[in-house]
Amino acid sequence: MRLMSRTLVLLAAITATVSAPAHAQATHVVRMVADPPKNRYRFEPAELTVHPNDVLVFRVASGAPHSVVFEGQGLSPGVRAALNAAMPGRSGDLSSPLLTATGKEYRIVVPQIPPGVYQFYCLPHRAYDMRGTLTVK
Ligand SMILES: [Cu+2]
Repeated sequence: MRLMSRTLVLLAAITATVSAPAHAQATHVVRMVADPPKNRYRFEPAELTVHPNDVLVFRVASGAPHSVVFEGQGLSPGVRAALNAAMPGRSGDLSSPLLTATGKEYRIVVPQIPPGVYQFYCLPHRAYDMRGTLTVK
């Protein structure tokens, strides 16, 4: 009897370990903001820490059009392909479509890519240094 209950406890522990996801899927909202008096454009927040399968929601708050483009330099072909596949309606390599109006959203489900820091920027405001970093854990 004692052996059986121990076995059951062990089985329960194994089941819990196997069925619990490593991380719950999180949603990260990134506002795309203009600050006209200062002629500044930015992602808010500009630094994100995420896990694969998390959802990124880029939302135009002001100053449209904006976009999201990942820096391609140094990416392996596999990572580049995974990022491209995760970006719906791309306008080019690693590039979102232009988000042309306040309230527009662009969603990316973080693909299974190696942990590291991935840089992105807004193409229309690249000269204004509108950029951010995605740290994948
Ligand atoms: Cu922008």
